[in-house]
Amino acid sequence: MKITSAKVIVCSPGRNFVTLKILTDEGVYGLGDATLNGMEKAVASYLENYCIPSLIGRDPRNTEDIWHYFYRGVYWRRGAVSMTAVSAIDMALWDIKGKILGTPLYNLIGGKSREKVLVYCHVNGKETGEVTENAAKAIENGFRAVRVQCGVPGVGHAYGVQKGSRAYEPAHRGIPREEYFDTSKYLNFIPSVFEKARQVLGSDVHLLHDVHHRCTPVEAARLAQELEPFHLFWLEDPVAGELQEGLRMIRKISTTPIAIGEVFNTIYDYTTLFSEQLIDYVRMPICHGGGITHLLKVFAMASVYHINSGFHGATDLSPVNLAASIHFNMAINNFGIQEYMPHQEEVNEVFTINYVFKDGFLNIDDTPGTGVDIDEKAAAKYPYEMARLPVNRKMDGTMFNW
Ligand code: KDG
Ligand code: MG
Repeated sequence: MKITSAKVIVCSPGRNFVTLKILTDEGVYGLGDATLNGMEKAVASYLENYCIPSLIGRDPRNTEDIWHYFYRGVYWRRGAVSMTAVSAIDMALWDIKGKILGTPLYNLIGGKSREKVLVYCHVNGKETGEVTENAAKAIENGFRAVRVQCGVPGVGHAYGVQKGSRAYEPAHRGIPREEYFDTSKYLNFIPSVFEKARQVLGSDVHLLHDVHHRCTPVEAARLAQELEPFHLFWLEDPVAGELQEGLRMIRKISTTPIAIGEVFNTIYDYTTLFSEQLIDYVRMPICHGGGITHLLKVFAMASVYHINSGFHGATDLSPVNLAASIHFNMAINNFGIQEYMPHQEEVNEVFTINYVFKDGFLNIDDTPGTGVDIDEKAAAKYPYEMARLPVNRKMDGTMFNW
């Protein structure tokens, strides 16, 4: 069996997506998600100009060797752009493997450890009352876990909080917007939001919060400690993760569980975090963290340290990635939770999906491979338009140093 060609499909049904399609001499093809929010064309170019020419003629069943070829065989290893490309190649090859063996992806990586996957949704609002009302509605709609974000008095725009009634989307068309944030106002305010949320929502629902790396270690430690009475499921990205040792201070001071890694892309971003048990959940998604082949190794190592999965699943990761994440979560023992933000309606015109949300869980069917397909004609109706994530400054204009 041989790879005969591959193409990169860039489209924008409401937001930009990059999809890699690998075709074989047996007529079977596989899909991988190569979307990197705000850097779509960089990944598309790396795939088209450097990776695809070396893929042609290889046996797509050799997932381990091909992964090492594109990771260790390349002099300039790691980095978000190249790892997104490696991930997309790997996902597409596992999709092909499932299709030729006639079995869903989860069967290739351990079978079912569970029947369905617990998810959390996003809830936010401009002020505490709106947030708790929205959270109550999400719980009524079946969610058992909600991520709570709230506007902060005195801060014009808190990242992670949607504006107006449009669906939440952090990237904006054109060059990056510059936004302003005040960590001290944020730290003074956020514990009161969770106090109110617990009063209104009770203790059964899982509450999560995303700091989006906007604290220094000592600020994050204070926040984790002050949130302890409200028993969060996790506090996400409390600090920027480049300095793994920065997590030590948070751990020493608080028992609030910590999730990190949506911007990480290899196991080497986690070595200190795992071996010193500084975190509880791994956020690195399949489409940025080296695909199925690499994440199987990451989660084997994580399980030694009692660390679970909590994959990134915002809407800037395509349905191909979400389906692969559900399969992965079904199979591994150390599953924690999956982030789930339903995609906009137009996305479903382009991608055919095989998963469904019910009563707080995502369920996936047993279509061979990953089970998601792309309609290229529909994709062509939505051409790419540049959109970038914002840049952040302190209130006095200084670039943030987190
Ligand atoms: O592209 C960036 C978004 O995916 C990110 O801001 C969303 O932090 C996020 C999350 O936890 O979903
Ligand atoms: Mg996040």
